[in-house]
Amino acid sequence: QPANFVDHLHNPSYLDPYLSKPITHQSMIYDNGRDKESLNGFWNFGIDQYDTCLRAKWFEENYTDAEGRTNPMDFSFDEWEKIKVPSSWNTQQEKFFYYEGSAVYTRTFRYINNGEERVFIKFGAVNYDAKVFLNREYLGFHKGGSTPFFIEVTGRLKESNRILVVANNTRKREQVPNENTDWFNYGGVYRDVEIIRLPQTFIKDFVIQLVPGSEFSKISAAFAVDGPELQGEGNLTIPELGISLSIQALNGKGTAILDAQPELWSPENPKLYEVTLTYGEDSIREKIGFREIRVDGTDIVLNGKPIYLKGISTHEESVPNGKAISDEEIIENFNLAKQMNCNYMRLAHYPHTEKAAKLADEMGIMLWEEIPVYWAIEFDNEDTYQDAENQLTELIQRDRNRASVIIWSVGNENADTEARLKFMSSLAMKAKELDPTRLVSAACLLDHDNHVIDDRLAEYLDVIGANEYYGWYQTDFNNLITLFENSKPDKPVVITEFGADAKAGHRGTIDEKGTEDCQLDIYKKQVDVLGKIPYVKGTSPWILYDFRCPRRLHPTTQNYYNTKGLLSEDKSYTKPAFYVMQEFYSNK
Ligand code: GCB
Repeated sequence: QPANFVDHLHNPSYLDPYLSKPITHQSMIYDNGRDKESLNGFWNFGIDQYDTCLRAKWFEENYTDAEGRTNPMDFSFDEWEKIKVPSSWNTQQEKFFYYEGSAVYTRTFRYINNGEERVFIKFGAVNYDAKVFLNREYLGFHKGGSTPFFIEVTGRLKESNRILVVANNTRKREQVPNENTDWFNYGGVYRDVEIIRLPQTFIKDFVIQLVPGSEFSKISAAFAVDGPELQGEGNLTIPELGISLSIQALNGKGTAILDAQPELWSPENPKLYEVTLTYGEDSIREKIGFREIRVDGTDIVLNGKPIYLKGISTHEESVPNGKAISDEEIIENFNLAKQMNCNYMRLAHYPHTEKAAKLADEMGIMLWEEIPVYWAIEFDNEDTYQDAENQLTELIQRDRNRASVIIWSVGNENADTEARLKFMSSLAMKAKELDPTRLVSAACLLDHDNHVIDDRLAEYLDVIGANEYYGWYQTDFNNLITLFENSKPDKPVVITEFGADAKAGHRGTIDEKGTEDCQLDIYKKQVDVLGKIPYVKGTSPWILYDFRCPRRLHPTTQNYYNTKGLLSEDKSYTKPAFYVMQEFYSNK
């Protein structure tokens, strides 16, 4: 037996070395508007339920110790079966469907230096955590299943390279989300993996926005650079606005406020401008919209005009692809929302792909983006807080130049305890600190005993999100009317969820749960009440289409799907309640 046999195979602390290099928002780089190369494709893949890759250090490959003894050889990377990256492993083969745990992904790739001085690898997302190895070396560890991470690999690439990722989607009490959610726990490397080549000094961050309160006549731009050239000149151009400006960087940071009269972005006119920023040899070029969002009393105000958020909630899921949703599927969802006369969508309950916000920018859909502080996570655990704050920061840094994103949500349906108030108010303040130009909200849990909108977190929010299921979980529908009679919010309320299960095509009486008739009846009653409440400034019913869920075991009406969709899970069938929303929104 090799010397390290006992250590690697029986050491309960085998994970410790791989928790040593956390990859956080601090290592993010600004990657919009840049050339990237793809490491997508077919990777060798092995389910590694007992974490033997980490325990026995398979990533070291033919590792031999000083006495000539080798590690146990229980693997053969190149002979392993292949899996598509990006994908959710669950949808790739039937035998992977319910698997939760560690899985090893690896591939080789060629790299020739073309004169670039720095190189990064980007992972769009890996659920839930990822340990990354390159050429037998451990590079770092990222947790949080829905946000991107970047690893600098400058000087570590050769002509022929092996990258290896141990992805683990084990549900755990202390994670964000924890082990109990109302959606399917897909695993794997489900967003793009890319190589980014950059000069020695490059643009690490870039924020450009309309200045709130400037009467739509000022744009602020800020950038940060990384590298040796920290004093230098950035060049910002927006040709269509006649802007070409040099911005001096001091200690790696440059800011400017410029006069401009951009045509404002809105759902009706999703105007985007081509923006370029160059610094030394580095440059980025992307399309950006300018708009202002704020609240005024109980109004939500876009570009100076009160608006109603005509929305629908959606998960990031498709039947064939799990969480690895394609651009076509995102466009299909946005088009379905538009057919419903929506101007807005709630991307629940975790950050969806950044492509969604880019497409929403182009298609004119306002977005609510959320982090998975869902139900009863460990609010009194400091590590859990750090994980949540990091996910929030990664999301905001990723999407803060997207005009479509108007609301950051710090969570969903969390009982009002002291620990939760501290946790989520800190997140709300963090969101404001990182981005003072957008609204902060959360989908609050209402007081269903006293039928009143009453949540101490509301003080920290710009918009009160309210999930209510009157007619469904709260069986007496009339209590919805009581709830509004009892509530006097001084901020806009958005009904972030309401709804009812209905198996597609399943008919019955309005009193039979799980039928389209019951869902339709609840929707009619809901919009009738909601449409009359002056401070309700939007709705995003639950949900655009049915989604997989291991908690939903009713054999006739659910069969492992949450059937609150307004369409069937493959979107081929439209339930009658869809048309209730379509009509409600056409009159709003
Ligand atoms: C909720 C949750 C959502 C669930 C939904 C339901 O309140 O926010 O994630 O899927 O209810 O169907 O129970």
